Amino acid sequence: MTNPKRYLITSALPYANGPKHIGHLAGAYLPADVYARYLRAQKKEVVYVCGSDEHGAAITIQAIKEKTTPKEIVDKYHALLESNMRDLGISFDIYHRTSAEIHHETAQEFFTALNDKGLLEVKESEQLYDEEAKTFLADRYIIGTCPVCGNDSAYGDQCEKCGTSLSPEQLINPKSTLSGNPPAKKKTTHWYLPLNKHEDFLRQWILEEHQSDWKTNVLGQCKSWLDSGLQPRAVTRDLDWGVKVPVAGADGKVLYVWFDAPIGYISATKQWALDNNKDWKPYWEDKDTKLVHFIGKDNIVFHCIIFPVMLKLHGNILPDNVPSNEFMNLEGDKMSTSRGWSIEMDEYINDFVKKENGGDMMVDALRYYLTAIAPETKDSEFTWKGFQDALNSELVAIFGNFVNRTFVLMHKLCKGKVPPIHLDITDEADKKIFEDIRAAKETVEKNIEGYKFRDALFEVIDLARKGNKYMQDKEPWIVAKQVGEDGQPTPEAQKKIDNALHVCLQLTANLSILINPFLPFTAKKMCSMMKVVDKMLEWENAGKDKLLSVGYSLRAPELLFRKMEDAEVEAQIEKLKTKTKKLMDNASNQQGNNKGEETKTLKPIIQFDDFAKIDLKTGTIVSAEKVEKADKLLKLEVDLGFEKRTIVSGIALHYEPSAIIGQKVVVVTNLAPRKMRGIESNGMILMAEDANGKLKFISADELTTNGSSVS
Ligand code: B3M
Ligand code: ZN
Repeated sequence: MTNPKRYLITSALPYANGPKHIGHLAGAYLPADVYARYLRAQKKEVVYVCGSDEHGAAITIQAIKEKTTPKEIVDKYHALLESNMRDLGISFDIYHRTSAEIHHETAQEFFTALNDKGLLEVKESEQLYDEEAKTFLADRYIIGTCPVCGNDSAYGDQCEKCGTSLSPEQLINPKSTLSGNPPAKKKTTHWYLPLNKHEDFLRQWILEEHQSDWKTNVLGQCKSWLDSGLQPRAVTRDLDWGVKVPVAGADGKVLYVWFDAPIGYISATKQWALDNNKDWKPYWEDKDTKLVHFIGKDNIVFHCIIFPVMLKLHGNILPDNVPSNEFMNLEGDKMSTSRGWSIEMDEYINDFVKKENGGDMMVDALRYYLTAIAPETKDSEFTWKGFQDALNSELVAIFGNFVNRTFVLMHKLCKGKVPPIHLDITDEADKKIFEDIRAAKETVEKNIEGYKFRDALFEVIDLARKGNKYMQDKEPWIVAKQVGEDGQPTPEAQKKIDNALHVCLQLTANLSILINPFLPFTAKKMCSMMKVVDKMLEWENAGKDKLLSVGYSLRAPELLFRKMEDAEVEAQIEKLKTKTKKLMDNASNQQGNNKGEETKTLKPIIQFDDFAKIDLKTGTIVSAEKVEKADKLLKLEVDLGFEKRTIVSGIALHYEPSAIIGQKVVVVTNLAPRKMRGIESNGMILMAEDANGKLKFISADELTTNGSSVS
């Protein structure tokens, strides 16, 4: 959309069920914040909304875990999330919450509008039910084995390992997370959004209209959803925590959390408008509003398929783009709060931001590294060593160094004032810097507007690198050695010094504007050093060559970034290992203490004859390759002695294909063939999870021959 009248930016509403880690920050919050700051610097009309998602089983189950009420859970984590985001410079115009009354009203009105127009379907059906807990078992209340990847703790609505969206009936060996019992069935009535009726609209809108401006990962997921055919989707649940279904006789029913949560963007906009004496309606109703949803890849279907259908039926505008990021791994493994393999925003803030004087520089350091390694097109990886390298050899050695040198030399050689530029001696190198600034500005714009934040940031650092090179070539500190009888630089030498530092200072001012959306604390500090007001950071100033007036006296340089020591890297890695070990030990102790419950979750007794039906054989993996467009799957060829088999296995996140060639394995050879991503899998490899959740092979002894029976 070119020249929209206003922008509405959203970041996925985090569940208020626990702290969130820096992978979340990198996925849905930081890029949105950069985008919002950039647009504000352009003086566009922008509203950036977010808030806590406080409904759904994610909350009620956490309340059971912490032996408290859902209300206490959301109050506690809403406050934590809001303060963490603020500390990390995420500049929401409002951080709202879905337990607010205005949200309940807004969501109910929305539902009623669709229901009154007959756009929802009401159906009675049999749903899974826990007779002991007397509750229906939807979503996270039920776990079982994922029919796609074999993960044995897939939820009733989604498998978090392979990302497949599921319904409870699809789970193999389902059991209630409340009692551990296998579920019974019971009749109940629900409202459905008939997505199947809107397939043509979605195809046209996503695959035609947006095929050139949406990211390929987003288009790919949408296409695969559309190709597999959409089903009516229940938008109500039998639960007591959530937004009540506003229909007489629907007691004990609430809106499905994924129905009410995105409406949270609307209610947040309403609250923002009330607080600021503005009108919220144009933001959701005027076609000249550019709506952009920033999310992580697990939320694509909700933001690109379900919510747009809701918006269209309700008469709202549709998102112009849904820039979704892939996941960020950590030190070689998937980030996970529950396994303790994560860096929580709160932890980072306590370790680096609150402890240090001037901790803001460590906020910007994190923002820098997370943007530089953002998982924009594929999963990426945070390592503490990588963080140290980015901080020490890019921020400190390039950007910080350039600004610092400029200021130190200006104080030493130009009396602390912006020196004049002498046009009679300006040369190509001087002109080239100003051309570079203008070119960098354009490239940054193009990249930010195309949601390529890594490339945009790279461009700014590259400009600072050019500044260093320029300074190195001009070497004013050497020129200053050409002194007259008074011991001062000769007039010719001083003119050269003046020009070099004039150029470097104007470049510094430009760098502060260009870096501002990414590293706002740094930009602010630079303004203070240059004694200019924040207004200078307005985007239209970028590219100008007279931002700082000649003769203006500037402050002493301040430290923009500090180095990270090896000891800090080691301490963080140690901390990570200790944290995950402690959590895993606790979990296994609890299992030990809850022997009673543990037996409940065992599968029912089978007879020997049942076991004898399973044909287990030893084999050796002879080839392995990634399955296209399936992050989790590897296509393996296994030598069973008497034949070679193709087996598709959900272990791609745990093993590199090259690392498992020659691995001895135990194979279920008589499992009915199953197609996965178009490949027929003929068997299953036995695996077990270790304390860190990593899958390990149940291996046969090296000396066994392929094809031996296992019994
Ligand atoms: N709370 C899921 C999540 O945190 C959900 C997002 C809602 S956005 C409307 O991944
Ligand atoms: Zn799965």
